[in-house]
Amino acid sequence: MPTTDERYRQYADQLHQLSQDHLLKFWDQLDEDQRSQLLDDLDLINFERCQSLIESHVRQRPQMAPVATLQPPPAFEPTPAPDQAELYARARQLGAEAIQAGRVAAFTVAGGQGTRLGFDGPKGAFRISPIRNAPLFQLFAENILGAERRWGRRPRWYIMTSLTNHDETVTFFEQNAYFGLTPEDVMFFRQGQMPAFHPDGRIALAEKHRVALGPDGHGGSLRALADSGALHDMQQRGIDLISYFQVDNPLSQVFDPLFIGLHLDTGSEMSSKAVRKAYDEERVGVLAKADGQLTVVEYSDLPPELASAKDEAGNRRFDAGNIALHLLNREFVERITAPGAAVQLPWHRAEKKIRVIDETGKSALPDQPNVVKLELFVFDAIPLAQSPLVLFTERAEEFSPVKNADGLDSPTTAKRDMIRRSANWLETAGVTVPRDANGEPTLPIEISPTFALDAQDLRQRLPAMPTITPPEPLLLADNV
Ligand code: UD2
Repeated sequence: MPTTDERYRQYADQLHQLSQDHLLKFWDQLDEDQRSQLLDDLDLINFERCQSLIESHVRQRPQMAPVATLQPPPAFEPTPAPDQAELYARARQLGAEAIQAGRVAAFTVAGGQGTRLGFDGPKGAFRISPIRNAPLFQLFAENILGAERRWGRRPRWYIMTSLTNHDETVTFFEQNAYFGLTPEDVMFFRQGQMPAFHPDGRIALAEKHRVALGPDGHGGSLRALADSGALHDMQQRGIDLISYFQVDNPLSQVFDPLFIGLHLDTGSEMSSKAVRKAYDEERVGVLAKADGQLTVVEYSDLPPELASAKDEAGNRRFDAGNIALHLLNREFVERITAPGAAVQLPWHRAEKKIRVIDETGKSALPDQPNVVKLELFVFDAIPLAQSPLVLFTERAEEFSPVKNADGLDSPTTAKRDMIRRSANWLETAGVTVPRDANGEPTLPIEISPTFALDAQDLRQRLPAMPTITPPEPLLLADNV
């Protein structure tokens, strides 16, 4: 182990050559612990990568590809056209077999900072279910237990955290006895970090002994899968399909035989679920074909005239909202993360307001954006994949993210949508659900994924159903 002094000297030389000497400017004012902390932060930076990005993405705005040639993408609908009935039936069977054979793993990206929700802690610890108040992580754990009940095999779960929430996340699982899973069922790993930059290219300091670091975007998950050994772990266990979902969506259906089966049947390397946009300006990216290649155009990059464009039938042209539910082939992720891979995900530039220190060491939170942050997006892998497919799904079935403290995409709307979905499943299974004049169920309902994973699964569980006595809450959960 090199000593603190040796590490310092090495960085002093390197940073001088890179014109980043200011990072060590306050060295003489730091105590021993602060010095090690600063060196640890520097260890997380890939300076070589930063150098070229400073030229191309920080000092100037990168060239955006023109979006003029966009076309709506071909997509599968939730229910098959008459000539697709056989394909859908075959796909469901194929998907179920893949889960049974242990080929499919769950992968949660939970490295985000959750600033908009204003929740202090890993977002997965946020309590959301309408009756039990179960946290997001518990619902996903129960998806895994539900899959085991339904298909006889417990899928493995990979969870990507960040530097700042990793320990808290692992402790949360330990304190909750892994929600019925075991530590062997789950692999946690941290995602990569990127520093924030001053517009002139200097790396920003948050404090005299702390670099202003942040997670490198959910697209960093692919590299993190490789670097953490998760891909190797999958390969050892015969896992070749990765079911990717975000920690903020309690309705995520992690193991969907139709989605998995269509992905396999069509030879897709990366597939995406979409919902029809709720309104033109909805803040979801849209899946579209750009120059013939399937891609996601982020909401901030879609010109308003395209966001509101209608086809001859009056339907929104770019309507395939990306809900960040993807299936990826393990081998595809291996290929695009291999050392020297021919293609790389592009970096996205955002100008942000953060607290940094100035040359005198004074800290300030500005009222204008003061730094450039660079992030990778996972959906930029779609154009790199063979035969990528899109499957439309019903919003009410699969998408109600918790992003804001109130209003749209908040805990209130997510709880409401969880109750609505449960009511719909019950009715599909032939159970009468009392509803008020507005059509809302007159009782809180919660169906744990341990009990049923979808409407069809619920039908099989009807003998285990208690009677409904509103306004008493109805909770359907298997003991875990
Ligand atoms: C994302 C998509 C948007 C739509 C929407 C659906 C982007 C840029 N936009 O919007 O098109 O699909 O989700 O809900 O992605 N995360 C990490 N590490 C990071 C950054 C994010 O793990 O460095 C995770 C985060 O924990 C969360 C997810 O990625 O689970 C989404 O992140 P977000 O809240 O920044 O994305 P958002 O809402 O802007």
